Parts: sequence; structure tokens; C-alpha cells
Amino acid sequence: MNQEVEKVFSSFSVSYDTIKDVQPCFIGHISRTFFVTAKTGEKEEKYVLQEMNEYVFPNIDVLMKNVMAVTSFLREKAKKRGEDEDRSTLRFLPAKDGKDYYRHTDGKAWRAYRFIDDATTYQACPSPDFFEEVGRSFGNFAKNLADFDAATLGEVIPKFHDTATRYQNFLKAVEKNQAGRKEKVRKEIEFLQARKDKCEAIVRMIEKGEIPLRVTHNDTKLNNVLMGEDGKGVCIIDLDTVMPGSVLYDFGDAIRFGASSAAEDETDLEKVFVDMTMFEAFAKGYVGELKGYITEKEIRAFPLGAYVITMETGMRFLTDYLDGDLYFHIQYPEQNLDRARNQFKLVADMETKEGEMNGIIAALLE
Ligand code: GN1
Ligand code: MG
Repeated sequence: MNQEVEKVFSSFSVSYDTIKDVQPCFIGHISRTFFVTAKTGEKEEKYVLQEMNEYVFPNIDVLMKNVMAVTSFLREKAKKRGEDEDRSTLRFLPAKDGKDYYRHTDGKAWRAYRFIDDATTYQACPSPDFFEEVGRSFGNFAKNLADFDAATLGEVIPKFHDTATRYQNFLKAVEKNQAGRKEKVRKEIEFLQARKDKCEAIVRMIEKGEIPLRVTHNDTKLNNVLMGEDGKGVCIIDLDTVMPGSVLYDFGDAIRFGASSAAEDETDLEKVFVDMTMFEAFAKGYVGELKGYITEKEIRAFPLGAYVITMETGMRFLTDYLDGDLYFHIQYPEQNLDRARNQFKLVADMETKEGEMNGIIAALLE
């Protein structure tokens, strides 16, 4: 395998003498990722090499065009602020044929970018202060993209957070029962059916013009921010889904993952709940950055964002389980069902904490 990866890497426009090391990375449900260390004399340089997922992203040209446009825009801004733009922004390597990515002889599409040293991604939050900084980082990212021209971005996954459409797709998956698993998940199907209206609440607010579309990240998981050794946010990564969306979802997705007391596939549901100290910490950082830039109505609806995106994510895991695990990578057969149940436990917990979440947000607006 490593030889194949080295061959792919040699198709990018970067000079080196030898490849010292190739390590697979097991984080993320979509791309296949490797860390490549290249040596020139005594000097070592590290890169990230990713095979993109064309089931998830059928139009790789649009995907890479978006990513290149967003990173150039952010890099220019970082330069103007006098920052080290290669630490705060991903730098992709062009392929030797001049394209933004490389298509291998087996038809697979790959991209490469420079590894950012002395920075790490986290799967769980070590402290509230840390999560507050994550909130500041994502808030700052949204602020930096506030004047990016949304019209220049292709809709890389149409209706990505359109929960009304996702609900219809879920019903179709139940109907089709492609993997023959429907009977096993009766309870989970009923859980969603009982919440259909709530699930569509943000879509309706957007339709009525109550909240605007902005250029958003759309995948604000804790592990999509690189954190420095000093506990400061360094760089926002995984820009594949940057497109017009709602800040409610970006706030919510960060809470869904980072303020959960347990991992996304924890099966002991007693251990799964929303940690309100973490909720408050993230909200403090995120709202602190965006107050004055977005409307009060959006900020007041942040708890709804957390609730809806958690339901959406559970629904997507359940849909994929019914389809036979076509979308999300799995490490064992029932993992998508475990993930769905875990998310629904969080949804149920949020229902009991709605007042508390609203109170925390209201206090930040005073
Ligand atoms: C996927 O690749 P990763 O793990 O950052 C997914 C997100 C989901 C997330 C659930 C393009 O993100 O939408 O919220 O899994 N990305 C895509 O963990 O579908
Ligand atoms: Mg990711």
C-alpha cells in the first residue's frame, strides 16, 4: 500500500530526495488520509495526502475549486494581518500536470497539502477553557469569510443541511429497506417521526427570510480545528463543505460533537449527555467573536441549531445504516446504528435542557 501512496505523492509538484515515512490517519468518516514525510538531504517536510470520496463528492472539480478559492482568500487576509499565513491557512500542492488535484491510473482522485507543525486535532475536549478557544477559532473563521462572495462557490453537496429533504430521504431509505435492517430500527424510526416538525424548523426560518444564509463551514467538529501547544487555535481544516449555510448549524455541530460527554459512537448511552459547562464555554467564545456581525435572532436560535443538527446527524447515520453503510466509513458492522442511537440520546437530553441552553445564550447577549 505504502508504495502506491508514494507513487501518488510523486505526482504532486514538490521536490524531495526520498520518502522517509507514510502513516495512515484514521480520523474522519469521509476521506482516506495519510501523513507523508519527505526528506531532502537532512531536512524533513511533512505532508497530508488524501484520497477524496467521490460517492460523497461527485464533482471533485467543483470541490477543489471551492477549497482553493477559500484558502487563497483566507491566506491574503492572514498576510494583511501580519500572520504566518502558512500556519493559519492550508496550502495545497498542485499536481505535476498543473491541476488542483491528481487523478491516479486507477481513477481515484487525490490531493495533498502541507502539514502544519506543532498543532494537533482533538477527539474530546480537555477543558472548558480549551473549548472556549475552539469557539473563538470557529467564530473568527466565520468572521473572516463574512465578505467572501458566496456566488463564486459551487454547491458541492446540494441541500447539505436541508433537514426537510434529509427527512424525505430518510423515509425513502425506510421504504426501500435496501440492507434489510428496517425491523431492527423500529424504535429509532419512530423517534424521528415524532420530531418531524422540529427537525424542519431551521429550513422554515430560512425560507421565511427570518435568518440569512452566510458562507459557513458546515462541519464544525472539534477535530476540524488544529490547536497549538499553547492551547490557541491555529487553523481551521476540512474546508470541503464551505458553502452558503446558516451559522445556527455551525454553532450546533460544534456543540453536538465537542460538548457531548462521550464519543460519537459510545454505546453505553448512560454516559452520553450534553455537558452544559462545555456548552457555555463554546458559546462564550463563538458568540464573543460574532456578536455585532450576525443578528441577535440568529444567536438566540443557537440552541435550536444544536438540537436540529444533532437530530440531522443521527438521521444521516440511521439512513446510511438502512442503505447498507454506503456513505460513512465504518470500523465494524453496526457502527452507524450505534452512532445514530448515540445522537438520539443527545437529542433527548437537549429536550430537557432547552431552557438552560436558552438562558446561557440570553446572558451572553446582555
Ligand atoms: C463527516 O469527515 P468528517 O468526519 O469531518 C460528515 C459530516 C458529519 C460527520 C459526523 C462531508 O465529517 O457532515 O457531521 O462526518 N462530512 C460530510 O461525524 O458528509
Ligand atoms: Mg473532518
